[in-house]
Amino acid sequence: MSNHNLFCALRSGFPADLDSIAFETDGGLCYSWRDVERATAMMANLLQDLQLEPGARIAVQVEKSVEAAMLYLATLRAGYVFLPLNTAYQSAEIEYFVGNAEPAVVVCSSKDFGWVSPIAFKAGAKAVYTLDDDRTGSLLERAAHCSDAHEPAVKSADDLAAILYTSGTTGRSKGAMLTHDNLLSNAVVLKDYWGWRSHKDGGDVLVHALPIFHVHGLFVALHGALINGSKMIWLHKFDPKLAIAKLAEATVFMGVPTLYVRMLGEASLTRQACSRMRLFISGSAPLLIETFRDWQQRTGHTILERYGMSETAMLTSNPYRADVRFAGQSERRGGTVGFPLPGVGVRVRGESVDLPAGQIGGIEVRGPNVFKGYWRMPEKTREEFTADGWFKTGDVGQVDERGYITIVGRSKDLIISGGYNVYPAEIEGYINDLPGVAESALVGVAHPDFGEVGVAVLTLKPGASLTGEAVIAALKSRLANFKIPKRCFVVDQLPRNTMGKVQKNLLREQYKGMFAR
Ligand code: MCA
Ligand code: AMP
Repeated sequence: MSNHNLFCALRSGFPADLDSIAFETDGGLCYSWRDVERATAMMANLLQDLQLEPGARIAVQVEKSVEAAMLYLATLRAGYVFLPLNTAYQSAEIEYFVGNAEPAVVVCSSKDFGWVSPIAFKAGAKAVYTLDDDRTGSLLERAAHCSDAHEPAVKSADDLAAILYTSGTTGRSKGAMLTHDNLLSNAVVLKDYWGWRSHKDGGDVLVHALPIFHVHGLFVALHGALINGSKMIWLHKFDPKLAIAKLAEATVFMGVPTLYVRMLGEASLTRQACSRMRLFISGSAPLLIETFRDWQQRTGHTILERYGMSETAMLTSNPYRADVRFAGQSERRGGTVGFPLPGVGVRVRGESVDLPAGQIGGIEVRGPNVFKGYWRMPEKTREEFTADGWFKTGDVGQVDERGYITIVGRSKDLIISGGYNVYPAEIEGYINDLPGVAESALVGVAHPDFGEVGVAVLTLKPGASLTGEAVIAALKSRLANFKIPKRCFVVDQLPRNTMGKVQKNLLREQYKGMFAR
């Protein structure tokens, strides 16, 4: 039987010269491909020595570092399931994820060990390690004693590689289960579709500026570079000035729209600064047409926008070169997310029928990239698939005559802020639990930097006196910072329709201009 371990496929893309540079960090460190090979072997041996159950989860909440990326690769190599967690999550959030996923190993920053380890052990973890972004922590200390040779675990295509927590429109977050084949099929398609140049053809160099706990930074960017044996310029945190300076040595950049907006705010962003660049890719949130045009004007480059989800990885993309299936279209059209990727089915549905070009409906997808289901939530999984096997994205869109797909809205109540998802239902739950609050509604409002941000509107119980500022202060101790509403208003009543449902559209309308540029 052949081994479908994703690690093996990624490794097969490494250059023959293992001593060439794989990662160059903003701290001035260089890691060769041989370092990647050896360090992932050592970490994989450490995990394997723990004799964990097949399918054991390795939950990781650490700052971005090359070692953190290697821990992800080592988890694949050892055959376990990687569970990345946003570093902004606080204890109640981590308690939920860890309680739900029951990881066998938890890796956290040393500053968080005091509160993370009791949560981890309570949920049955066998080991809790620390890993910091300065190459210290118990994980590396232990791994240093392990062999640097390791035979990758044999996996089938359908075995789980990662669980990514997402959504929560009703109830709590769901863990999207992604298999080795889900991730590999997507990486292989993107390698070709985006014209990655292997080291044999002069080689691409990627500026990696995104966090590595979501699909964009962990899969799209990292897999793309690894499977092509391309060097990464590894920024531990996005800084627009530094990112622009690094473009001079690079050919590919990937970002959420906020990254492009922030770079446009810098005078150093010029044609000259981008003269070596081959491709700028945007995704995770809608790219405003102004940003698309400003970028074109300032740099001479046309951003390629694509669309994906945690449950599916990448689904559609504007063309890099002419797409033969769509009458040879090669134009990257701002405001659209392009065409379905090869092998991915996309349909726009009305009431049980496929809608023709120009009509707006729910976007449904299928393909080898579509996840296996939600972790321990068979009911939710069933609800999100149609009877004929298509996954309902919750996005609303249309296809034009030329095949370009445009996302026009979402049927799910979701705010995308700076590329991070904020679920109103979750935040409203926290606000409603505060003493004195009667009810609340969180709505997304346009924002020049983050694209969209949450604004909370709430009513009080009789006799209560609470200010919007006090609500925000109270939430800050409980929730990840990006989920905190940017403003909070106390009102006499929330607008409701005749069915008694809060009319969020009226609230969005009322507050829409408050962050105008
Ligand atoms: C930071 N802040 C935010 C956000 N980020 N507020 C709203 N939305 C945000 N995204 C606030 C913090 O709460 C804090 O507020 C203040 O900004 C400074 O925080 P800091 O961490 O220093 O912010 P930053 O470093 O400037 O971060 C902004 C960022 C970051 C670089 C745009 O949000 C980011 O890396 N976003 C990318 C997310 C991403 O990778 N998404 C991909 C998901 P205060 O001071 O009041 O506390 S994958 C996906 O969606 C799918 C599959 C796909 O298609 O890719
Ligand atoms: P997540 O569940 O974090 O993976 O977020 C996925 C959601 O991000 C999708 O369902 C879309 O609503 C949104 N999204 C991703 N890429 C784009 C894009 N290029 N334009 C608009 N929305 C996007």
